[in-house]
Amino acid sequence: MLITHHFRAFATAAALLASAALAQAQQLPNVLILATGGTIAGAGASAANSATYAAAKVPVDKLIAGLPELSKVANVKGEQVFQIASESFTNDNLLTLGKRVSALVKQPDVDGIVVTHGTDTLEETAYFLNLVVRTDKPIVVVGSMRPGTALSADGALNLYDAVNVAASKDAKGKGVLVTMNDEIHSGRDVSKAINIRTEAFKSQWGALGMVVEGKNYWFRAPVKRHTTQSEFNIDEITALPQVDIAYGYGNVPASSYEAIGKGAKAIIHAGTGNGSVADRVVPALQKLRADGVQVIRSSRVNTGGFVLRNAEQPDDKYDWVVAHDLNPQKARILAMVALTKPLSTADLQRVFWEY
Ligand code: DAS
Repeated sequence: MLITHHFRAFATAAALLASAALAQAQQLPNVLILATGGTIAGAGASAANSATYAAAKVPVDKLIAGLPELSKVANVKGEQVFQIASESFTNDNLLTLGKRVSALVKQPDVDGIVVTHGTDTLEETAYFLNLVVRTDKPIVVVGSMRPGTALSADGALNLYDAVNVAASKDAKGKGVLVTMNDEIHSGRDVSKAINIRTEAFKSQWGALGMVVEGKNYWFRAPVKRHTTQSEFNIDEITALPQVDIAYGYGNVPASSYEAIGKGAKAIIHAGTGNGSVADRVVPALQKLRADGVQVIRSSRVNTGGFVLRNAEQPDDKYDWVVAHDLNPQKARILAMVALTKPLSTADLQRVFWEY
């Protein structure tokens, strides 16, 4: 009799706990983590290895299992889209990831997306998604500068922050975001400015906010077109055109531009200073333009360019485009997306002013 009584009490308690857990789960947002590799999935031989390690080793389910705190933030599921170091990303990787994100955000049971990613080209993927995924749901791209095996690894807190932001209603409609080192950046503005410190990611116009202990503190919001305001849609893009970057420097030969521009739809000139073009290079760029290649002047300066039309180069006369504040790698992403449409030079320049 006594055993039955205890058993009934135990069963009742278990049922109450289960229903409480279910009720909590039903209240929590649903966040999907799409894993692509990088240092955040890296592993080193010892805890002292903060810079010597192999990227893209730890599967997404292990990343999630290592963060039980996530269960209080959101109902989290993981999907291993790729397992690569991001310096090896290709246009096909961008398209595959973009289409997967676009399909998932259409699902009513998905409230937010986190993309774990290598830091080397994280800024390119974040900007790409910002341009082509038509959703106001939070999409947060996150990486780490140290592998999870290292002392003071940054990946766990970066991922915790990313899930918190992706689960937040106040992160909706802000375009694709990047959480690194407690900061929330716009996917458009942020770039990797330092290659070995945890404070590696900077935005020329500043972070949008901070996330501290799971709470977002916003100070700015994006004004450039993105996601739902974009004229571009990943669902309508089947291929990305060839757009490559030629780096300007003292003594640069015109032949490097001729080679880079061969077969391209556009060439990004990573110019010195104000996107300046060496006089010996101008004829090569004019020839490329005459052959139908769009010429886009960006700046190689590392803390933020601001290239204007007809400042030191007669862009109107040469029918060239300026990348304004976009660094060369961001300018390449925008040019590729824009040139999936048959845009005139004037239209292409409009796109560079607006996105
Ligand atoms: N190789 C780098 C990458 O995958 C490692 C990293 O920083 O994530 O981008």
